[in-house]
Amino acid sequence: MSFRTHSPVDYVEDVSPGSGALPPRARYASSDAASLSLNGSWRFRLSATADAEDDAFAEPGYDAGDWAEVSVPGHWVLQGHGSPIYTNHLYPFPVDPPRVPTENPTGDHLRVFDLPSDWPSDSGAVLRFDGVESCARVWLNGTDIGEFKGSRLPHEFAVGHLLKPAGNVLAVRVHQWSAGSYLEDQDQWWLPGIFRDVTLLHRPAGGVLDFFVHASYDHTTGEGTLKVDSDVDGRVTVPALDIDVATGESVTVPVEPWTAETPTLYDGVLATEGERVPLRIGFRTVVLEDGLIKVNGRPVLFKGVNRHEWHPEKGRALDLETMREDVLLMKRHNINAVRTSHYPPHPAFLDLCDEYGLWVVDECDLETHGFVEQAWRDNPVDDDRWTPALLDRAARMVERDKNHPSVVIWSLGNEAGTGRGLTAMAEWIHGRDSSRLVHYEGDINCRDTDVYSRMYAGHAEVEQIGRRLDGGTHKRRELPFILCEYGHAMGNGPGGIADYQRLFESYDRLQGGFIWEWIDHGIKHPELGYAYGGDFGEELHDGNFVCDGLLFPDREPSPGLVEYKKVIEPVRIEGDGDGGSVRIRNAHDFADLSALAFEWSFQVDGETVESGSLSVPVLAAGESAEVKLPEPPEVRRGETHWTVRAVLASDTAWGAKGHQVAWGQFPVTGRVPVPAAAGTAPVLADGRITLGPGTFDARTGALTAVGGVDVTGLRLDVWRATTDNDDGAEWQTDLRYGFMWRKLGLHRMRHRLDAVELGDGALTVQTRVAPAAWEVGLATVYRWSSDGERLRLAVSVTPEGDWTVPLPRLGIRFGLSGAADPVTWFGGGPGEAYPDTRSASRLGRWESTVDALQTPYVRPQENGARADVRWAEIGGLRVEGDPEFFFTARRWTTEQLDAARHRTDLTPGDTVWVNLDHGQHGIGSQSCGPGPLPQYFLRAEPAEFSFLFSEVS
Ligand code: IPT
Repeated sequence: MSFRTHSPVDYVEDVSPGSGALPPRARYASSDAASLSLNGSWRFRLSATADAEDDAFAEPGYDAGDWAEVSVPGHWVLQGHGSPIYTNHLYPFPVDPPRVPTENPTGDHLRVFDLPSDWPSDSGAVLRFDGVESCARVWLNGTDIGEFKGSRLPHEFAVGHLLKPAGNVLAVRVHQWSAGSYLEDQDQWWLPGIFRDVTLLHRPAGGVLDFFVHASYDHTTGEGTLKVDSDVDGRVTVPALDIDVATGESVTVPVEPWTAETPTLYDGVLATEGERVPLRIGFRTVVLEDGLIKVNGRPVLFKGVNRHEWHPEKGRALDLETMREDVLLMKRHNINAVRTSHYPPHPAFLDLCDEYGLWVVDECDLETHGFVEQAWRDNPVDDDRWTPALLDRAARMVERDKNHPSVVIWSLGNEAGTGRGLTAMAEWIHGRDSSRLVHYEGDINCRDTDVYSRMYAGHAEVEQIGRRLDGGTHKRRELPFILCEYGHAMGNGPGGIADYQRLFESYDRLQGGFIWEWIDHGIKHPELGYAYGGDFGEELHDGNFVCDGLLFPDREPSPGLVEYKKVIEPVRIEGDGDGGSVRIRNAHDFADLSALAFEWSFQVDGETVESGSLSVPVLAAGESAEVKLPEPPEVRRGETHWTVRAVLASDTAWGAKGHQVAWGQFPVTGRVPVPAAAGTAPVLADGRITLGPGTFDARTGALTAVGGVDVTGLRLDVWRATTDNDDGAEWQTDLRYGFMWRKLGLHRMRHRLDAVELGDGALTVQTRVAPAAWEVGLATVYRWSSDGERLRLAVSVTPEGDWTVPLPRLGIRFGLSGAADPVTWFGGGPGEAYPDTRSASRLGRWESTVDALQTPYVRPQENGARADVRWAEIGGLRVEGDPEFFFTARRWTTEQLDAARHRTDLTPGDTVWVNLDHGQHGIGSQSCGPGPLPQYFLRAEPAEFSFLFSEVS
C-alpha cells in the first residue's frame, strides 16, 4: 500500500509553471492608476518541509503574533533564518527531476493591509510579485489564488473581487526547492524568499493591458517610425515630436535615434479610456546585415559585462540606488553593454539602461548546468514535459521587457545544454518580436540563434573566428561573433583583456564581449569580512568561485575594472613617435567627440611641469586626426613624457565635468641612467662588514642596515601567494602553474650559502636557491658595491637543472621595521599592475601608505604590485632600480598572505615586507578561461638586475 497520494503541496514538484496567474504583459514604471506597495515588514514562519504546516495561517483572523518578522523584498536566509548555499553548477540536492528533497525550507509570509482611503471603489485590482525564489503559493483573504515558479520573473493575479477596504490578509508560502529549481542552476548563491517588490495595482475599467511599443529608426532618412500596439485601444501622444495617433497606427517623423552612446528618449503617453501610462520611447533599429549586428545602420562593438544582481547584505534584493550605482559605475568605466546573466533583472534596472544608455542582452531565467554531470540525461530543455515551463519563462521575459530600447538581444538562458525546448523558446521569441536578435551560447551551430557566441575562448581561437577560418555550419559562418563571457575577474585579474580588445578592434566579425563578471558575490560577515562558499557549512560548495567580479562586494572598483576602463576607452590617444603630435581616434560607434575636452600635460620625472588644453576637431565616430602638441618646455635633465587626457566637457547624466574618459602617455626623452656607485671598498671589523652606507653580517653576507635603516631577511624571492588565476579551475586541461609551482616547492625554497667574498670594489655573496626534493635551482650571486653614499646591489640569477615551469616572480624581498609610511614612487600607478594587466598603469609620482597599497581581494592572494617603478622611497630607504621594477610592500609575509582564506586572517606584524621584482608571471584568466599568453610568461632564464639603495635625506 502506498501512502504518497495527493499532497496539498504537489504543485512544488510539478513541471508546470503554475496556475492562477494572469498572462504576462508589458511592464511600465508608473501610470495614473493607483498602486500600493506591499513591501516592508512581514510576519514570517520557517518550516523544515513543504507540508509541515497546513494553510490555516492564510485564513483571516489567524494570530501570527508570535511569528518572526522579515523584510520584503528579502531573502530569509540573509535575515537570520537558515543559511545560504553556494554551488557553481552542482545541484545541492539529489538529481531526480522534478522531485526535490523532503527537507525543503518553506517560509510562510503574512501581511495584513488596508487599502488607502482614496483607493478607487471599482473592483479591478492586480497583485504583482516581481520575484520570488523558487515557488510560491498565494492566498488573499483566505482564498487560494494560485501558485507559481520562475523566480526572477513577474507574476500577476487578479484580486479585485477579493479585496476589502481594511484588514486584507495576504499569505504567501514560499518553498526553497521546487521543480523550478532544476531550471535555475545559475552559478550563484541559492537564496529563497520574496526578493523583489510586491505591489497591488488598481486596474481601472478601460485601463491598459498589454502593449508593444515599436519605435524604429531609418538611418538613411533620419526618421523614426512609431507604432504602439495595445490590447486596449487608445491614443499615443509624444509632444516633442507632435505625435498624436491612435494605437495600432504608425507615424513617421524626423527623430534623434537612441543608442547606448546617445540615449535619446522621448516622453510620451499611452492613454486608454481608463488609464494614462507614461512612455519613454527610444527609436532604434537592430538588424543582422552583412553578417554583423547593426544598430541604426552601423555595426556595434560590445564592451560589456555580465551582471548578476548583488548586494553584500541584501543578496539579490536590490534597491533602486544600488541599481543606479551599478549603471553609473558602468558608464564611468566606459562599459557600453550588459548581459543580464543569467535572468531578467529587476525591471527598474532596464529603465536605467534606457535612460543612461547601455546595450542589453536580456537573458531568460534558465540554467540546467548540473545535468552536465550525467551527460545531460534528463535535461529539462530536451524533455517536452518541461516545454510549457520554458515557454512561460520566455514569454514572461519578452512580454515584460519588450518596450525597452536598451534591450537589443534576447538570450534563451545559460548553460542548459541543447534540446527541443530551447528551439521552441527561440521560435516563440522570433515570432513574437522580430525586431531583436536571439542569443544562446550553448547553441554551438547557431541552429536557433542569430549570433555566434562563446565563452572563455582563447585569443588564438578568437582570432581564427575573426578571420572566418573557424569553419562550422554554413549558417554559423554567416554570423557575427561575441564572447558572452571572457576575462574571468576572479581575484587578481583578469589578464590579457587588452589582447582580446585588439582582436575585437581588428576583425569586423568580432563584435566584442562581456567580462565575467560585474561584482563579487561576497556576503558581509562579522568575523570573515566577506563570506563565500563553504563559510556557512554547506556540504557541497564551490568556495570563492562566487567572488569573480570587477567590483568588490561593497562596489569598490577592483584593479580589473580600472584596467577594463582603459582597455575599452572610446577615444584612442597615441603618440606619433617623435613627440611633436598626437593621434586621436574616435572609437565610439555613434557619438562624435563634442562631449569631450582634451588636455595635455608635460611631465619631468613624473611631475607635471606644464599643462594646457588641446583643441581637437569634433571627429565623427571612427574618424582620426593628427593633432599638433605645443612646443615642449625646455628641460635640462630628466625623463619626460606627454600625457593627453580626454575628459567630459560638461556635466552629463552619469559623470561630472572633468571626468576622465581616456588618456594616452608617451615618452619624449628617456630615463636618465642610474649611476654606477662603485669605488669604495668593503671593510671587515667586529663580525661586520661595512660598505659605504651598508652594514652586513660578516658570516652570512646578509645586509643588516643601510645607514640608519635596519634591513632584515634580504634575499632572492620567487614565490607569490598564488592568485585564483594561477591556481586555475580544476577542470582546466592546460597546465595549471599555481599547482605545479607548489608541487615543485617554489614556496619553500632553501637558500644555500656558498661564499662570502670581500674584494677591492665589492662584497660578493654566492648562493644557490632551490627547493627540497628536486634538482632545479637558481644560482644566485649578490654583488654589493658603493660609492660611499649609495649602496648598489647587482643580482645575477642562473637557472640550473631542467626548469619546465615559469617562475611566479623574480626579485628580492626584505623587511623594514616599524611604520614605513608614507610610500612614494616614480613609476606606474596609481594602482596595481602585472605584465598582462598593466594598461591602466600610468607613469607618475605617486604617494600612498603600506595599507593603501594592498588590494583587498576577498580571498587574499598576490596583489598590489606597482609596475615600471624607477625609484621608490619607503621607511627611510630609497631604492632606484636598473632596470625598472615591480614594487610591493605589505605588513605580512607572502607566506601569511598565501595561507589566509579571508581578509580578516591578515594581521599586520612589526615588519613591512618589501618585494622588488625584476619580473612577475602574467595573470591570465585561468580560474575559468585561458592562462596568460606566452609573451607574459616569466621564464626561468639567466637574469641580471640591480638596485641602488640609499637613506632618504
Ligand atoms: C560559466 C557560467 O556561464 C557562469 O555562470 C559562471 O559560472 C562562469 O562560468 C564562471 O564563473 S560556465 C564555465 C563552465 C565555463
